[in-house]
Amino acid sequence: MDKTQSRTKFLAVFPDLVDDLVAVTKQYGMPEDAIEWFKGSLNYNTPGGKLNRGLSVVDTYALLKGYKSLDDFSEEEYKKTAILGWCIELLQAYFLVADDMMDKSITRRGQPCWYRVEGVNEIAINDSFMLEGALYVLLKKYFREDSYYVNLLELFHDVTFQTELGQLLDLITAPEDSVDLSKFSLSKHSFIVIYKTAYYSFYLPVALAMYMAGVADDADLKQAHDVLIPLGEYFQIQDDYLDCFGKPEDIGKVGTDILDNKCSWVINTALQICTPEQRALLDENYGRKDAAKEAKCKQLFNELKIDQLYQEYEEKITTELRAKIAKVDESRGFKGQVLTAFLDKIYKRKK
Ligand code: DMA
Ligand code: MG
Ligand code: MG
Ligand code: MG
Repeated sequence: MDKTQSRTKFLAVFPDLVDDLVAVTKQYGMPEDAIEWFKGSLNYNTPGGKLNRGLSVVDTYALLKGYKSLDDFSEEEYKKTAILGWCIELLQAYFLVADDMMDKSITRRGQPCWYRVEGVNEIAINDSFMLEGALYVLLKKYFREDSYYVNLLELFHDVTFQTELGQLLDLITAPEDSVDLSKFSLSKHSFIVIYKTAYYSFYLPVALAMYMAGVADDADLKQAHDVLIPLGEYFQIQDDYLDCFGKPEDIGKVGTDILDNKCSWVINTALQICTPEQRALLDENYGRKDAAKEAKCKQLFNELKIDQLYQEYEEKITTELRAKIAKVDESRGFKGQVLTAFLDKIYKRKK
């Protein structure tokens, strides 16, 4: 399927969904200025990213159905898969608006974080709640008659809770006022990233498409889960790596993990191999709100060749995941290709 075409077609669905959401607020008699605010938040926070998660629902559904191109979809079928995709993008918008406040980030998707937009500030907290609420309005409007409606609701609720557990651990492992690197470990990191990222970014889009395609036997959901969770862990390790080593113009955001005292893959890897002197340097400079100290950490990460260790990790995990995918049982209609498509999308990503 042509990538630009997929994206354009997917983006074209979004304005209709904004209209649906606005119609609901009008029904409640919301004043015009509040409706404009909500529209502003929807448009600022939802469509500007890579749309990987949303597009994956459409791609996965097509693979499960054996469709070769977008023309194989009926109009209604396409719209419904795209709506599920937009529901993940709304969930992601909700998490990101809140995450940027909690992480004190500056930019997101190449523009100021929403809470930093003139006049928004703490109202962003309520805006994030409304982005989440919006997805259930859409699910109800478009899926309430479907036999799998409750499965969709449960899935969104479970995955949301899992993500929040991950965010909680991410935040309490990174206190602002007390740096204690002995609290970090790669196993803690693994828990954090599986919960805060892998479930909603990887398992969710595939499971949604599986329910809609009617290929959602428990054994198949488990097969998807068992590859997509480690794959999502790999994706967040890339995010951690890019936070430190990526270019802001590529990743659309300025990394804050060192300043924020985050339990990231980069610091955990450094802690495993550093000398006592290097450890002392990290104890003194990591997690301090100071650009010069941040630069010292980065310099040490370069000396420790974290970059090379990252590339070795990437090759190793990719080989393991390919081997796992090769063993997928396709007898009930699930397809290993669904999983390969994800791996291909993220392998060696720079943004
Ligand atoms: C993000 O983790 C996780 C969620 C649920 C938004 P992060 O803070 O590393 O993300 P980013 O680097 O995009 O701020
Ligand atoms: Mg963040
Ligand atoms: Mg965060
Ligand atoms: Mg990050």
